[in-house]
This record gives sequence, C-alpha cells and structure tokens, in this order.
Amino acid sequence: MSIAFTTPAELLDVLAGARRLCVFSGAGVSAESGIATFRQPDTGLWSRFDPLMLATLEAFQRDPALVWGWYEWRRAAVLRAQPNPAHHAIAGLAARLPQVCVVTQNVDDLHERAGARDVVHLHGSLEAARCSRCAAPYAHPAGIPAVTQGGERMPPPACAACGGPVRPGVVWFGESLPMQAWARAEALAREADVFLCVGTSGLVYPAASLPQQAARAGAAVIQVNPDATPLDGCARWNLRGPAGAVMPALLAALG
Ligand code: BV8
Ligand code: ZN
Repeated sequence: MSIAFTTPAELLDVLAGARRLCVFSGAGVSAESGIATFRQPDTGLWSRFDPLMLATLEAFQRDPALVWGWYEWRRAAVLRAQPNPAHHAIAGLAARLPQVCVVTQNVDDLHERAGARDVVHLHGSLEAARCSRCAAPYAHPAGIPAVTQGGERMPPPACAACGGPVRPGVVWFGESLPMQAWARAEALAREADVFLCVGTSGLVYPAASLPQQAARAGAAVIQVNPDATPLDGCARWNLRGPAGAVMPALLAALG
C-alpha cells in the first residue's frame, strides 16, 4: 500500500504501541542535510566517479590519494552539515517509545548529533580512520579538512606506528561488515515488533536483508522513501515522501 503523506490510523496505532522499534536508515535520511546519496551523487567532480568504484580496497590500493581525497571531501561535508528534521524526529521517537534503536548504513554521525543514543553503524564511520597495515586508529586533526567542492587528490597520512597508509574507517564493497555490529543488527531486526526503514534504496547486501528478516520474524515493516524500492514488497506501509517531512509528521501524530 503506498500512501502519499497520509498516515493511516492503523499505522499510528502500530507505531504508538511499538515495544521494540528498530529504525533502519540509509543515505536518504541525510539527503536533506545536504549530504549526497550514492544514487543521486553530487554535481561536483565526484559525479564523474561511480561510488561503487571508489568505495573499494582495490581503488584505494590503486590510487590512495584519489580515494583519501574523496573521503576527506565527504568528511568535510558532514562536518559542515547539520542533522535535519528526520534525524531529530528519529531521535525524538526514543522519548516516546520504550525501546528504540537505530541501525544505519550511513558513515556520518548525524543520528548521534541529533541525540540518538543507540546507533549501530553497519558500514563504519568517516571519523574512525585506521592504518591499512597495522590497524592502529588514526585521529583526524581538529577542524574541517581543506578540500574544495571540486575535490582534489590528497595523499593519505602515514601511520605513526608503522608508516603504513591510513585508510577511511568504513566498510568497502567486498569487505565484511564488523561482526559485532552485524550480529547485533540481525538480533534487533528479529526482535523488533516495528521495523522502520528510512531513506534506503535497499540494494546493498547484506544490510538490505534486514527488513526481510524483520518481516519474517513478524515485525510490522514501514518504509519512508519518496521512491519505490525493492523493500516495497515487505513493507506493510510505504510512506512516499521525504524523511524530513514524513518523520516529524509521524512523531507529531504520536502526540
Ligand atoms: C559483503 C561504506 C561479503 C562506504 C558502503 C549478497 C550478499 C552479500 C554481499 C553481496 C550480495 N550481493 C552483492 C554483494 C556485494 C556488495 C553489494 O551489496 N553490492 C551491491 C552494490 C549490489 N556487498 C558488499 O560488498 C558488502 N560486503 O557482503 O561482504 C563478504 C563476506 C565474507 C568475506 C568477504 C566479504 C559490503 C557493503 C558495504 C559497502 N559500503 N558504505 C562508503 O560509504 O563509502 S555501502 C553504501 O552504499 C552506503 O553505506 C549504503 O549502504 C549504500 C547506499 O545505499 P543507501 O544508503 O540506500 O543509499 P542510496 O544512495 O543507494 O539510496 C538513497 C535512497 O534514499 C534512495 O532510495 C532515495 O530514493 C532515498 N531518498 C533520497 N532522498 C530522500 C530519500 N529518502 C527519504 N528522504 C529523502 N529526502
Ligand atoms: Zn600502522
């Protein structure tokens, strides 16, 4: 069922009665903060590159300065951005319902900056850089990296412990998800009585299997996305609209 902006009473009853709500978010929840999603890439230099081609270990090994520059440009954009009403509404749900967790595919910290307490990062974080050789954590210097909209190649820093090239602390395509985060996300999906998908294309696995796992375990799945996605079929309700409008409306309707 696809509802454009109207929120059926039954959906509100189910959401208001949620005992264990799991919010599953993708790049679309940060779109209204000005953060380019994967499939509507920014018009900058990077629109000439397919993120699926840059977000890989092979790309980093082949051209570390190109990949490090891309991530520093993205990290600068996140540092300049603010959480949008969708992030705030998702954080606000935790004050209205007994148990709310967020499982995100995003590598930004906008859920946390909006006040969300329990956030599981399936694909790592832009702030968690580490040495690609000895895995020593790397602390980014304070402030916003000096990369321009056009982006530029930036050689990655050298690890203080072994001199190896520092890499972004994200999960690249072809890399396994952090075991603990993935195990917790699967458990949360199976235990949820309401599973709310916000702003994801549902194309990247194994993360995209979570809504199915939740539905199979009996959860009521709700999807918020302006477009249709492969998740439509497992959602009991598809709310067709931008998260920045739909999420505050849902929160307000809970009273
Ligand atoms: C792995 C970090 C295996 C980096 C990311 C089946 C099973 C297992 C794996 C695979 C499989 N099939 C294929 C694979 C391989 C691959 C994969 O899924 N490929 C895809 C392209 C087919 N998966 C992997 O490689 C994963 N690893 O499986 O390892 C393994 C096992 C053992 C040993 C070794 C290996 C790792 C995947 C993680 C990749 N890293 N991110 C970085 O950020 O640079 S994924 C990255 O892309 C994001 O994190 C995110 O997850 C994904 C993009 O998806 P979305 O978040 O949904 O964003 P997208 O732009 O696609 O869509 C935005 C949506 O928002 C749209 O629907 C749009 O309509 C909507 N929207 C827009 N505006 C708004 C909005 N919605 C609401 N409001 C708005 N305003
Ligand atoms: Zn090192």
